[in-house]
Amino acid sequence: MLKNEHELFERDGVVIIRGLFKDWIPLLETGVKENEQNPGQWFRDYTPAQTEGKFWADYCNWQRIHAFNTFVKDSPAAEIVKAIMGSQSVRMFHEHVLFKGVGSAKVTPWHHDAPYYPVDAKQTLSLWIPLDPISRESAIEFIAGSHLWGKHFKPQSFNGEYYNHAGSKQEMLPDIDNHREDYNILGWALEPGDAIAFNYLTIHGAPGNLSKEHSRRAVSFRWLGDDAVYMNRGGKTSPQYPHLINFLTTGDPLPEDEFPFVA
Ligand SMILES: O=C(O)CCC(=O)C(=O)O
Repeated sequence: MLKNEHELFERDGVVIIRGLFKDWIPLLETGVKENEQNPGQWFRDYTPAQTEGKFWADYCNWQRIHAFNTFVKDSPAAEIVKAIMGSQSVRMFHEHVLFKGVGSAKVTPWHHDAPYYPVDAKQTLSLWIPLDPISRESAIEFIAGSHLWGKHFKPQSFNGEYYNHAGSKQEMLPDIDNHREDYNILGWALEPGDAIAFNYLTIHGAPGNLSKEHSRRAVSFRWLGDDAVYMNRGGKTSPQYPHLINFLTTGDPLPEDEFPFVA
């Protein structure tokens, strides 16, 4: 199952999956609505000065938001992730809701996710699931093969603030936007039910939401495979999981109550 997707995922660090989550969209919509009405402690508004065209995000709520919890445990996602990642097991890391309102001009800057996280693993996969139709012009984009560059780029919040990680060898990202022709940039027009699977090391970014009709709601479910361990990055991470540092050191297995195996 999904052999072709597994091969593309290995090669490009990203693969599009068409239509497999159609039946799960209404449930995820209720999850995003509940999240908006009842934000968690890590909720971020990236456009505080605006009432229209907002960009907000939240994460690490899947254990309390019933719709997200049900998706993680009962949808085919974990088995699909296992097949694409090629792992023996799949565990949940966290979910991340990313909401761009109608006409939101706010860009998601180029970045890759691994250096933000207090985990170290080779088997990693985010499943980015759109809940609205998205044109190619508004689509999230990926640099094919960037997961194999052997680099960790300095994490930066979506508002531009850099994270300092003591003792790390993180580099600055190259200027991708002014040299797009130098990269193999992949992106797809999307329908609700599609999903994009990508490695935590794959560089990605997204334009604003150019649609005048739809918001651009997405939920990115982030998974780990067999080899995940805790990693102290020497500074703030995102998500922070500030309590983990109290009882874990780099290389320790992750606690199963917080990051359960689901397949
Ligand atoms: O949805 C976006 O604009 C960015 C998503 C992203 O960076 C992620 O899911 O890792």
